[in-house]
Amino acid sequence: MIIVGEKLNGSIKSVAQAIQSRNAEFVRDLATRQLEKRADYIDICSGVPEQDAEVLGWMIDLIQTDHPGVRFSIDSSNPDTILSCMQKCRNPGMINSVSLETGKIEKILPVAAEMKEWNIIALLMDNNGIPVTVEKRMENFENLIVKTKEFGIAENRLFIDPLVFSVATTPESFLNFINTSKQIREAHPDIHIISGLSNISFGLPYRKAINHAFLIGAMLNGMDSAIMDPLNGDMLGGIYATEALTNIDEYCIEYLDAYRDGMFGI
Ligand code: THG
Repeated sequence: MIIVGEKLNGSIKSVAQAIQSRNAEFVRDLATRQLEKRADYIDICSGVPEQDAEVLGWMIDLIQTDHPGVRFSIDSSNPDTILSCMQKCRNPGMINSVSLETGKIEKILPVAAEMKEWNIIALLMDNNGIPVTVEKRMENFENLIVKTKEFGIAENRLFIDPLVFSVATTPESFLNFINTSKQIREAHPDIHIISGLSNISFGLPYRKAINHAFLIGAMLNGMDSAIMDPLNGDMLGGIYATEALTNIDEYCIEYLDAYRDGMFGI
């Protein structure tokens, strides 16, 4: 699994406060702790649209001074912010995200075509929002693929995020997610499938049970990347356990190594 650490997100109250007061120590610590848990990418999202580029730029400078090899997932709904942040990063990372919404692809794909080491998260939504059905998601996928092909973007750089509604309000949410994932992976084995892990449980009690079931069910159906909290030992344990059970991690070598290194918090 490719793990994108979600913690540096302005929608989390403590992070929003740290951003407001430009608390560098807080930001550096959260980045370091996620990297210690082997996050492959550090997602950064300001939650403050007016200061998006400035806040993300501040985080990038701070974190890459401590960790010269860090890779960021630039999480912004503003394509200009994504482009300016890409220029600041020492290492290629993840564009989070493009979609069929007006203004995204047109701005981002020409740059992504040149910066060939950057990966791209593509959401299966358009100006009408997130589709409910598998069919509409696949239609969005096909439209996206036409565009990425036009720009010569290799399929292994694409991380498709089918997007999920809460199962509390959309009972077929998970089933639609995995059916979309399966169809994409069958036709395009090099394309990655990614998801945030917590939308699925919105509005329900004991969210971690739903999130955990989602993680494992999705992994068994082609999801190979997640935007998640790597400091959550149960979740990280679930990933290593599932990779051992599916023989991706032969003889549980990675699982044992992660356990020995205290990755599961015990
Ligand atoms: N897809 C893409 N990008 C995304 C999302 C997605 N970016 C934002 C979001 N969804 C993923 N990021 C977060 C960040 C924080 C939380 C949820 C999603 C969150 N964290 C709690 C905390 O840290 O306090 C609890 C974490 C836990 O214990 O598991 O709520 O879907 N492309």
